[in-house]
Amino acid sequence: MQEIGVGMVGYSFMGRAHSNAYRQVPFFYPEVAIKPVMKAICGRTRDAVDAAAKQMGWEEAVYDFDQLLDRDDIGLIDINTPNNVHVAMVIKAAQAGKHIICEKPLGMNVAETEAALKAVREAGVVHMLCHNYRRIPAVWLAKDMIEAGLIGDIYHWRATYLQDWLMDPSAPLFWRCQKEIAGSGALGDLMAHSIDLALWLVGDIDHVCGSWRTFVKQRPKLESTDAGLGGAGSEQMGDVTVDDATVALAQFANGALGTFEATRFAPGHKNSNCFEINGSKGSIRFNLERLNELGYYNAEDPGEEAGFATIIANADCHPFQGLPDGGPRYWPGGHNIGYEHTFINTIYDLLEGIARGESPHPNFEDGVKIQKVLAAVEQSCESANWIQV
Ligand code: SOE
Repeated sequence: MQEIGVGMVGYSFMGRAHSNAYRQVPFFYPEVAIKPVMKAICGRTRDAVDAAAKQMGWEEAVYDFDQLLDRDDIGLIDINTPNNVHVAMVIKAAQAGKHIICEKPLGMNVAETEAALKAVREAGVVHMLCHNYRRIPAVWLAKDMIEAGLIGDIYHWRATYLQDWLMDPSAPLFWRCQKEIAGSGALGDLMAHSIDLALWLVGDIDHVCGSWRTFVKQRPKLESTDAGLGGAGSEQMGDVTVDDATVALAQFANGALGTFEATRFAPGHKNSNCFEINGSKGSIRFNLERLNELGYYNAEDPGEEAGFATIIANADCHPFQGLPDGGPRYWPGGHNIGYEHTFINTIYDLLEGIARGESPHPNFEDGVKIQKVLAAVEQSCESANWIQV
């Protein structure tokens, strides 16, 4: 079997999720065209990278990104860093001829994402943006149902992405609270996922109108600038320069109307990523906290018993769930899968894309489109006007 060496940068939450996926792909996707080999993981803090390499199964730890690029045994670069360095790394990796997967959002602004797209096109490498929620079987099934015309003409898109992990005012001013590192707050971190799903499931967005708030305006500065949310805060306070919550209205090119809400200030909502689509023939609805389920209402169902049905989308017939020769890929139907499988499915599609020389969606072209919507929402929040995307 063909192999590809992987070099990863970043080793916290997303680094762990992606590392697990590289380990699991050959087990759950025995038919994968290219087997990933976990060559080296990179980060700045030596002890932490060494520990991560050991725990997650990487052959080596390195402390300088260029060390990944100089190696002939590494063909794929996986970027899981804070947002402000994504594009510089993408450009370097593309120029070194490496295939690339990058965590969302692709860049800090539209110009940056366009530069990333130009670099991968010029280098002719395969590129993918990690919006893992597309590859939940229930979400992919929703796409198949829309394509099959089961929902009819789409009238409404309604997305809420709600979390509550930043509500404590004593939580430190880590990088996700700083515009120069994160680009934006709930907008680029959470609404970016909903925008990706909306563009894919409903279509292009023409106009947006948004509003945002920062509820906790100052937070304790971190004692060490490299520390994350769990790091120790100092006595000194610093300004939060991103949104804690953003809402937006959207007009789609096909005539549908959309609403988006993204917040880190919704108590009780840990990672509640929901959407609902209403069309001329029915509705579908999804909630990440019940990710094996897809709600479906068929408007043509007769009788008093008509109502939303719950499809348990983990049988062999469902997307990503059956082996090519039959039988379950993960577990027999009814045995739930979880968050980590979204990354396994994503990395499988990336490896197949590399084998075919095609960039699986969402790729950096989608990344530019998503960034244009993010930028328009931001402009609208600043100007209190409707903005054309
Ligand atoms: C934090 O808000 C976060 O980890 C996001 O960065 C991810 O993209 C999202 O999937 C889960 O929440």
